[in-house]
Amino acid sequence: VRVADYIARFLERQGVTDVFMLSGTGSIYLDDALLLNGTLRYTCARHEAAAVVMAEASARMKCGLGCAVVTTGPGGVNAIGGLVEAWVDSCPVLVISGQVERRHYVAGTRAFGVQGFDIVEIARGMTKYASRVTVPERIRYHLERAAHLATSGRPGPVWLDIPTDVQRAVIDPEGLEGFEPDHADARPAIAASSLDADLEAIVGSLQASRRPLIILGQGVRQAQAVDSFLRLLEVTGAPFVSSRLALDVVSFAHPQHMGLGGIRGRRHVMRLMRQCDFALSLGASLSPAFVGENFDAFAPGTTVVMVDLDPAETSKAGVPVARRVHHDVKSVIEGLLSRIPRDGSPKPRAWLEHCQAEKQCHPTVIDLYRGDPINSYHFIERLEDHSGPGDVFVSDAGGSYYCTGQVLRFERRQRELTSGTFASMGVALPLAIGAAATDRNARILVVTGDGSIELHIQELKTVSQAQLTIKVFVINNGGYASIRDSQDAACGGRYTDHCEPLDFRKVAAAFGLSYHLLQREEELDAHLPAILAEPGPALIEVACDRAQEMIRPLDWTAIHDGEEPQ
Ligand SMILES: Cc1ncc(C[n+]2csc(CCOP(=O)(O)OP(=O)(O)O)c2C)c(N)n1
Ligand SMILES: [Mg+2]
Repeated sequence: VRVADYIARFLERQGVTDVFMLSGTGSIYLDDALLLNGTLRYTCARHEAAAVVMAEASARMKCGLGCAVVTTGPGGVNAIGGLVEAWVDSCPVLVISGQVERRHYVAGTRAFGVQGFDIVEIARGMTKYASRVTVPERIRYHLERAAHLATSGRPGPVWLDIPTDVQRAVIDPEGLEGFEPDHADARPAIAASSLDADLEAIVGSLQASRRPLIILGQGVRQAQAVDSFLRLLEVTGAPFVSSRLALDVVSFAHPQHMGLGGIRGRRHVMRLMRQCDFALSLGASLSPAFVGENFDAFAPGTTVVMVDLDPAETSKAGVPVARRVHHDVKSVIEGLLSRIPRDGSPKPRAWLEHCQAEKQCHPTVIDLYRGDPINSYHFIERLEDHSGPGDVFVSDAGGSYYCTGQVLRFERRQRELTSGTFASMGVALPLAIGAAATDRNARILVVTGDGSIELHIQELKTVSQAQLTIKVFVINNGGYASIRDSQDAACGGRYTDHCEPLDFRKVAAAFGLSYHLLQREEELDAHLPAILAEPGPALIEVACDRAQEMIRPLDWTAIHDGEEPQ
């Protein structure tokens, strides 16, 4: 078989259902193999960065490997913008780039052959494995190694660069050398005794703590430890806050769930984080976006234990981590479950009640936010109330990122896809397309901004062409409201950007989408049910307050400091 066809069959066997691509002569046989394969579906993106983000969404939807195929030179370089998202958000994506024929490769030249560029050198710094396949018979080894590394340990992207003469080379699939995942990439074995010592220490701290707080990170989902996590909540009786990428793991209705933590979390969470005396972070990276730029999320005396497979994450400057536990989150949680008696262990009831009262008393959407002009917090609350079980929310940068994190409750098995670490403008459309292509039954609810949507607006055509069930809600607040907010604070209100929002009615028409405008509060409940029930895609402009307040839990905490917990 051709190497290109071998690759397509390998992807199929890996459980990949959808590949995202933008064609080129440099990837010509790879593209052809996707067409001929018949089982794999492929979606043609209109920008390579978008193709990789689509693959990321596909991976997240399936909890498996995602795949994007791009061409040489500019194709690979464009893809880097999507690759970095998968890297920082720890998502298993295989990017396969086409490359010029082997004979044109010259190490050290800026460009070689027709559009040849040494993309492997660039990709290496943001992948778990990046390699050029120069020997056709080594394809199985490279694919198996790449797929293994992407999906094992802390997941992340991998990259294979395949010259066109290798793509079209014919190989005998029998007898190809495979990859044995033990030697080259194995992490140094950690002695079981150190896990025991960590578990003893955590149990000791939990039992000594009067005000414990658990931090739920996406590592828990990635380790397939959600059920164990729920049992841990039961036996400890401790409240928890969620990181952004884990926000949809447990419903906000759970009595121990205090909502999104961190400096852009729910109103009351920073206060609870400061009041706790013991914090157990499970698979969350505790970045400054969570613990504060001055690491002031926790009070000075708080004991913080951080469980993360990646030692680099636990040694960030300034985060006052008392104990770093570099073990798989699932073995840690199960180890704790085996040591904490199910009944009879003391539970921090008064503290939990205090947290529940805070949650109850400080909803995100307050009366002030209802009325005209539409407040984006209020809009998102209404949207979620009208959404259905299993809907997938996708948010973009700026106001849409902050508001969705502070409002959404995920009470009916809904999911969220977002650029968790970077909050990158423009990723919402490709994330939505990747999700919709992978799960054709899912309804995708995008919340983007009039600024963010412009960065991948070309993908609206991918949405309409494939008639994907994606409702694109654009919060129009007259440009970059969050940057205006920062410029008010830092630059005396001098604004650099004078973006004129697009005419979204015309945008919808140009891209072949149906269009709706919501501009008065009463229209939300009146029109959302019909808009959501309409089959196929739509672009919905939501005219919002240009100057509304954005909730900053740090400021809020400062105002309410001094109120003592029980
Ligand atoms: C790729 C990228 N470039 C720049 C930024 C910085 N940035 C954050 S929010 C924002 C404005 C977003 O505008 P919009 O989508 O309209 O949201 P709003 O702030 O108005 O709610 C900018 C420029 C970013 N997050 N990502
Ligand atoms: Mg805006």
